[in-house]
Amino acid sequence: MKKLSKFVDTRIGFFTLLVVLFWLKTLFAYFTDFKLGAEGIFQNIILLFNPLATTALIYSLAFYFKRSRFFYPVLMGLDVANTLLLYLNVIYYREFTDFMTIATMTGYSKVNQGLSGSSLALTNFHDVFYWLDIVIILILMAFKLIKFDPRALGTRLAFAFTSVALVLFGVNLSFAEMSRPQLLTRTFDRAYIVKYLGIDTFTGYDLVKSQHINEMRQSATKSELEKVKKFTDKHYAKANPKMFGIAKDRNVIIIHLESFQQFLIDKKINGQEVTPFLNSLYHGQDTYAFDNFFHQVGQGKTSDAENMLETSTFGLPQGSLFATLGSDNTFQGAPAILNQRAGYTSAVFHGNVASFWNRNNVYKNLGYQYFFDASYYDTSGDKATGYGLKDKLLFKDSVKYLQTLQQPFYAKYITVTNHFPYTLDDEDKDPNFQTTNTGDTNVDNYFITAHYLDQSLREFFDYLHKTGLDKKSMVMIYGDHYGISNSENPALASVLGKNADEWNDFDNTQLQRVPLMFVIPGTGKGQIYHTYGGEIDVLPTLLHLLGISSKRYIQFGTDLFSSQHSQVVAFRNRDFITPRYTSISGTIYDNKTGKPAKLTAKQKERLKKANELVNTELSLSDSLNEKNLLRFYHPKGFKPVNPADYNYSNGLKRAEQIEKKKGNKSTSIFSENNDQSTVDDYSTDAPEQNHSSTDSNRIKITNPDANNK
Ligand code: GP9
Ligand code: MN
Repeated sequence: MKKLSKFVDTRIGFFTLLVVLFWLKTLFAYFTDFKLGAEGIFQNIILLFNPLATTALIYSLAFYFKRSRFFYPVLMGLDVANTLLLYLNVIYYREFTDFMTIATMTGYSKVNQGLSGSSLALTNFHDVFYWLDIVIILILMAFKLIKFDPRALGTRLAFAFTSVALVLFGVNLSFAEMSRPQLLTRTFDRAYIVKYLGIDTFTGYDLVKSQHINEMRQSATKSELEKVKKFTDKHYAKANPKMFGIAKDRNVIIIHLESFQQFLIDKKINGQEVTPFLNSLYHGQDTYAFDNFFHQVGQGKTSDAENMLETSTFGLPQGSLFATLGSDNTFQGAPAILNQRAGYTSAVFHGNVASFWNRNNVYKNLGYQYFFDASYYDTSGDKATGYGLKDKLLFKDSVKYLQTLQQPFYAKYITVTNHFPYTLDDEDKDPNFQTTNTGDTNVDNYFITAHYLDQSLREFFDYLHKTGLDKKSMVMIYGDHYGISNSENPALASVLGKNADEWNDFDNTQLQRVPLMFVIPGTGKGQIYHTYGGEIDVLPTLLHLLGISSKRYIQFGTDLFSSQHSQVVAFRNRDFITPRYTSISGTIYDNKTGKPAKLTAKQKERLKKANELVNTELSLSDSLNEKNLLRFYHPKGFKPVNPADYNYSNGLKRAEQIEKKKGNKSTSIFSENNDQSTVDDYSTDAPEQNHSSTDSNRIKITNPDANNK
């Protein structure tokens, strides 16, 4: 004991004491207040050690202050500041289930107004532990029970401490990268950065990023907006009169098929269809489908797909637009347009935590009125896989919410079960479906989860039919991006009747096709279109089907049904594809032969133009989003979205209150069904529905009020 107190009386000892105490406090926060969802030994080891490196690094700065009347106050000051940062995050997390960004701290963010007066109510008895050590140390110092050590560390030794801490940080970073590749470039979820690298690193990283964004935004001018507007005006494709308004006033149900590629459609394995239900839809007389439709996502994957579909602007060249800019950007997207032009109610159903891809913030800026995230569902036990509630349960358990929404509604279902690594419990597997035997587990399992997703859609459509909702709705189904990556595609080759040895970049690009179908029951004129297009084109197409002109908005895509639609499909890496050619890193392939094309001078000229178009649209979209230019744009009749108007807790209660207020004018499914629930009209063979939820939730509840919903 004596030895220990002697050690604390040295500068190194005092430094060590503070580092260890802060480390413990951080772990305390990790395991009591935050829900970081560390899984497995490796992630937990990273979690245990990640506060150490940064704390040692920051606190080692005090060693450069030689005089003890500077050293001690500086070190204590750093400790207090660091504790304050941790503590503010604890409080903030209790309210928002998220971490504080620089924008929220400085009050810049419009979404989360920072901590309000109510933050006192968010304190908890155990918060004492965050501050107790500091109080005790100060008292011990005041009573000279901790003595000041006058002997300063030599600059070299100080430097050695900083260097060791830096090396530790490097180790932490590489472990994090091993466990979660592209953690910092893609920034899936703030909770992930904290889980792997700690709060200090997260805050530092956010500071650098937000500075960069602020600089870009400050440099923005109106003339840049005009340039963008000129481009989109020039490329606007006017609606096809045969299609314009054919789904007018219908509900819109969007089904986001996770990682779902077009090659699954009509695919048979061992004589069996992988997705029999989707195939029947695809060929159905009420379905307007596309077989040359491509995903165009970058690193933001699902969130990029969502961004394109909601706004018809591209994702960013690096990272996810939702995650990096989505908290503060001005959007003029589908939920707001549909609400303001045609009175649509908007909602998202998704069985993952709300913070993933920063959805909790972005959806408010898009004008989404409801967001039913994991906290609205029972995700305990085997009801969820890695990314959230299993699809069959998502569709079924959403009915109680869906039926309370005023019609017409714009409702988006984001599925998750068909997500890498495509694992599914045995009880969910169809014993009659035999998958491939390629030797690549991802490929083999991919067909199993796709088959499961297909079954979940059949159940949902049965419900739509039973309740008559199908006739009142248009269902738009699309695949967000590839599920099998380029490196695994050769393993897929034999399944697709190709030779793995001859597999090349051209083949990879062809596999970026994903489904797009508009199912509009009762219209009877459905067909499979061979038009080339991509996710960027969906919003103007959808608006025109609903009889809403998209002309006044800044959108980079064009109506797929229009004769003026541009068939040059840009990929995020600036490759592109047209009905005849595929351009990959500057090489032009002939789509017919799959070999580099022999081009006439005229064809070369045309492709050069296509290339320029791709470069221009991507650059203009980037400048629009990075500089937040839409804040300068006021399309006719468009009221800017105010994120403060939205709050995603108590969704069911809010919808029911609206029902009540409207009385017999309420247009919800529930009201139209004479105030009878339609939950019993839903039937699923999901085995989990009868399982009691004994074990702890796999997907952590994101909202403290969750149980009241
Ligand atoms: C998570 C889900 C997956 O909520 O949407 O996103 P992804 O990994 O496909 O981008
Ligand atoms: Mn996805």
